[in-house]
Amino acid sequence: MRILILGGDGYLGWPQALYLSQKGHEVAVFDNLARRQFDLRHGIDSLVPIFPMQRRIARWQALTGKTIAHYHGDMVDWEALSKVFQTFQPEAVVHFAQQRSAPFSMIDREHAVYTQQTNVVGTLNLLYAIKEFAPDCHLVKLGTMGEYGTPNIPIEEGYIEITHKGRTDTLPFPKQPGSFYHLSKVHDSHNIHFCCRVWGLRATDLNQGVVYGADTYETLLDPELATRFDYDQVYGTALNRFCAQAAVGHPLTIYGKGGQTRGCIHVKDTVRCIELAIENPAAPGEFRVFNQITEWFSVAQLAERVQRVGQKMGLDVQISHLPNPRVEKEEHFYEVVHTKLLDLGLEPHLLDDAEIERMISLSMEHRDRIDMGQIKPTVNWRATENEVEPTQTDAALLPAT
Ligand code: NAD
Ligand code: USQ
Repeated sequence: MRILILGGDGYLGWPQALYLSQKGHEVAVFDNLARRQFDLRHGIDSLVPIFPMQRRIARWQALTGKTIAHYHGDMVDWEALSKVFQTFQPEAVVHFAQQRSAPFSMIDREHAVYTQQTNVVGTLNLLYAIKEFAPDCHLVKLGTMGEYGTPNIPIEEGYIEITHKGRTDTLPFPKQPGSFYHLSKVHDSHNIHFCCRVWGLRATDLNQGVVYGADTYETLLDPELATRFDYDQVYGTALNRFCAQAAVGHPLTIYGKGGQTRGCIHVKDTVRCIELAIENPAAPGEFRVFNQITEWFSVAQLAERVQRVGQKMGLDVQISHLPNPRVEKEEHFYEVVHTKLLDLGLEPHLLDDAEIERMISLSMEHRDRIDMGQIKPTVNWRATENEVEPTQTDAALLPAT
């Protein structure tokens, strides 16, 4: 199939491009390099060195003989997006190209506006591009488990059957997102659902949990194929951060009590889930939702596992409980239905000690690249203005558009 990967330079988009290319699909990537620009402007970098897109693609071609087409462009630029649709004529499109950090979206008004503009307007442009240039194309959209929040009932896969005043209907599951970023995903879900109903588009919304892991089978083929690994307070996610912290002797940064529980998934399973969604497309007019997680942990459980593995490796790993910079429940019920991808054939890579050891070892290998000043959380959900270290003007933190 001809598959277009939007956000193909990112943590997940790049391994996805390699995985689908390896499987024999014709792959194109589209990215505006906003994520790399954020790093440059902010003076941070991926823990694992990553290579420019052109070099990554050339290396892949030299190793496998397979080509990946590369388009530079912004989702909010209608001309750029429509051009890639007209040129490449995708049969499936995977949409990763968003501002995906919750802390970034909570820095201040400017960052909230940037996040919702790039995410919501980008997806709206995409829906129009599919309608106008490739109406049969299957949209595989990365949503997030955080759309649901942490309700006191089990989380269903997108929809819930409700009986109210004697009448019954199946309705979208209630949403209680916890940041302007997570809210942008809820707005996207509504827009996509609407376009499936009204225009007959076909879409799968993958409500994915927190991703961990540094590599896939394809990225491991060569250091030049590595994907990014973020440990900083804005883009680093919990488990990846804890492993990097263990490697440099920084106490593990649990926010608050640590009972916050989240669905998790290894990056190797992310790439397979998306393949499964593509191979088994939604029908015209259908808006499907899959909960893309393989298991769940509290933040404290993750920290304890990293501490235990780190100690086995001879490291002195301490755990700290910081005042929670976020507004979220720190102790709550959590249960998620996630059978649809398993039914399609997903065989999960569950979190084991070997994986944690791999991430700690990798962090130790690159420990000279870790900036200790980027670890402590400074973005507070309650503040209207947040300062993010190192101090820069707000404008300098925003990717160029
Ligand atoms: P990432 O920031 O590493 O990658 C996103 C890519 O999209 C970057 O290369 C960036 O340059 C590009 N991009 C951003 N805005 C763009 C725009 N307007 N136009 C074109 N390109 C743009 O993020 P990731 O971790 O790879 O996440 C990818 C997707 O998966 C996101 O939508 C995210 O919400 C979702 N997701 C991620 C996780 C996770 O833990 N990483 C978990 C659940 C869902
Ligand atoms: N947390 C800590 N210490 C840390 C970092 C995080 O205790 O050092 C806690 C947070 O308070 C939160 C939980 O860990 O309760 C998860 O935080 P995170 O930063 O790992 O993940 P989150 O902000 O939810 O966002 C990430 C991705 C996002 C994706 C989301 C999936 O950045 O793109 O949508 O995971 S989910 O969480 O299921 O919504």
